[in-house]
Amino acid sequence: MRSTSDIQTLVNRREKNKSLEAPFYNSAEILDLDIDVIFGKHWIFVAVDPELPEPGDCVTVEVGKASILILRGDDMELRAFHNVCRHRGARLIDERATTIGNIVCRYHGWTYNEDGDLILAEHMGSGFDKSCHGLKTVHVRSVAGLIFICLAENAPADIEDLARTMEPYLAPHDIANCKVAHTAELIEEGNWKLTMENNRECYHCEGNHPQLTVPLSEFGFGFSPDELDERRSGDVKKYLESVEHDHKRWESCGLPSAEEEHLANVTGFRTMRLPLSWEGESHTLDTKVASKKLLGNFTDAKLGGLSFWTHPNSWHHFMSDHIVTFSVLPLSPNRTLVRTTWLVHKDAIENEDYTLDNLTQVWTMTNLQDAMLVRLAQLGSEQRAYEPGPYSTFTEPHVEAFCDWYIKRLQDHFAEDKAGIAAE
Ligand code: 3BY
Ligand code: FES
Ligand code: FE
Repeated sequence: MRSTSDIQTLVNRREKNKSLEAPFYNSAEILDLDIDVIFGKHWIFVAVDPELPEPGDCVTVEVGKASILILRGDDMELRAFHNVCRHRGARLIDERATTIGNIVCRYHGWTYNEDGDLILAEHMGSGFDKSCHGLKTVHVRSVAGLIFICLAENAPADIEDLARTMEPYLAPHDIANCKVAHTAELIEEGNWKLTMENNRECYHCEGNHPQLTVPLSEFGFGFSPDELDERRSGDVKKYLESVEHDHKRWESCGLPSAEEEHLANVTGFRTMRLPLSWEGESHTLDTKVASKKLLGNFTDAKLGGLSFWTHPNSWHHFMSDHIVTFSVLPLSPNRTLVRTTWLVHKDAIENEDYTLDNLTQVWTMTNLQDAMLVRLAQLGSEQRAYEPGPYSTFTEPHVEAFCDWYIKRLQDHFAEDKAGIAAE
């Protein structure tokens, strides 16, 4: 058993620019803390608007032991509630996705309206106050179609900064007029932080993802100065010129492209649009668009890839023809769910405008390769010989940014706890 003060010691002695100590990847107590503090108090990405296009559409999400239901109301606004009946606590919606009128508990029939108000509870007598037994609400926020929830009573206010910055980047891809073409759930055999760390670098890409058109420059070029011989410097210079040229072209058609980095925010995020490798159009094996029906008002297939990363649990790629989103949720210290969703234009017809195989191949392969790497990292972290190793400041700055953010969040939590105890 690891006590709170043991965990605090581990948090406070974390060395910058090194991987975390083993208990952060293995300990059940730290996973509980992560679920409570990181997933319980921050904005986490869980779904996309096209999963609930119509009034009454509902999806459920499991975050640690909490089950949350997200519902689209008649006014088309989203609501989110704890998926727990206020009578004797039965789970209300047991499916990942469904369509409902009112929310009716199948145990004894207590019935809630779309605002979570209890509107029917038979045999409770005239003294029973229904108004005290509404569903418990959860914060929910759609940012241009990407749905975030926050389980805390007071949700971090800087979601506004994320929304304000990201809406102009995301809006042209018009998620509202997309449909979900495919969803895949993959359980990685590693701690959720290893999944996130792996996502925040491309040091491993060249050796492991031959099919990926994500350009290396997305994570910085990764060369240390002594690796930059004449040829490489020339290549980098040429590439930077092409990025500048593409940025100008995209910005002139209303597509913000410059990098925005707000990784130190409580609701930390980063975005940028870059040309794809091999002058590609999309994340497909032949680098051409997967769907003939382009998103939004796009007429040009070559819009590069807009990537968007959020702390603590998501990343997204937006192309001219499709969108891929990833949501990471911890299941146990060494098991993590990665839910991948592929979106195409709502009018795109399967097998005419796109095939599922071609659409999903690159990220199905990449996810499996990443899952294998995460498993190896997890196995290593469980060895006595494991000790935190150095991150490359050239290729892994965003891994460090993620770990630094994570450690700060735990430090803030302990500081708040202490302040709370002192005030009592
Ligand atoms: O998912 C990503 O965006 C990054 C880029 C390549 C590998 N990695 C998983
Ligand atoms: Fe829901 Fe009884 S537990 S109505
Ligand atoms: Fe990868």
